[in-house]
Amino acid sequence: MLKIFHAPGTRGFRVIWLCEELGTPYEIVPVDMSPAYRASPEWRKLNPVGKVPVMSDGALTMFESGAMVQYVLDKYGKGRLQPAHGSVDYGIYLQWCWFAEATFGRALGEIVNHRREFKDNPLQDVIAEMQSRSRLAADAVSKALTGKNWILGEEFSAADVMLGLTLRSYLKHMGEDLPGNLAPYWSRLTARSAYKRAEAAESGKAK
Ligand SMILES: N[C@@H](CCC(=O)N[C@@H](CS)C(=O)NCC(=O)O)C(=O)O
Repeated sequence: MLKIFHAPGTRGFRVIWLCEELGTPYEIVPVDMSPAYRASPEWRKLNPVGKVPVMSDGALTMFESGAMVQYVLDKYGKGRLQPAHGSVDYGIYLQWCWFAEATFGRALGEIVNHRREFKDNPLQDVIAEMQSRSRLAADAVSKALTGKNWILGEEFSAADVMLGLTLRSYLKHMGEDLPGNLAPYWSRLTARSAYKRAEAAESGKAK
């Protein structure tokens, strides 16, 4: 059984949501998010940089959320929620998966990290720069969604799961509404029954 080491509101939600979309069994292992625990040798053995999430599947342990999503899809997805490997659509799919974390999520993450690490004396210019990068990334996704329900078009894919978690973080940390096409996209994402089940599982309210 897949084990997802997770703290509510963090990136492990991507894997939980994907498992709900696929109907893949999993177990959530709650993680103490305190800096002290994440710096402990016990946690560093699972995640060498002291972050969450971690996922294990038998002998395999992983510590990067987008890689976990791709692994779960490839192993348990039976071809669902991603275009055929090697196709043009697969290239676009990979682009949005990586963009969600490496470009968009990074700018948002820097806001969170800066506010936490420099809470007594945050540099407003640094935060403003990261907010501006986050807005630029949000606008790029919004533009790409023009005339589409999902980022690849009519088919929902794991790229929407990757982006959905990033939008969740945008709403939490930017303190402003999602721009343009992102607001209706967010409504479509959160209306999915798998999203709702993932939220219930994350908060410990799953049936
Ligand atoms: N690229 C990594 C980022 C992991 C990450 O930044 N996790 C956040 C929570 S969502 C965290 O542990 N933050 C605490 C810290 O950076 O000290 C992934 O996608 O797994």
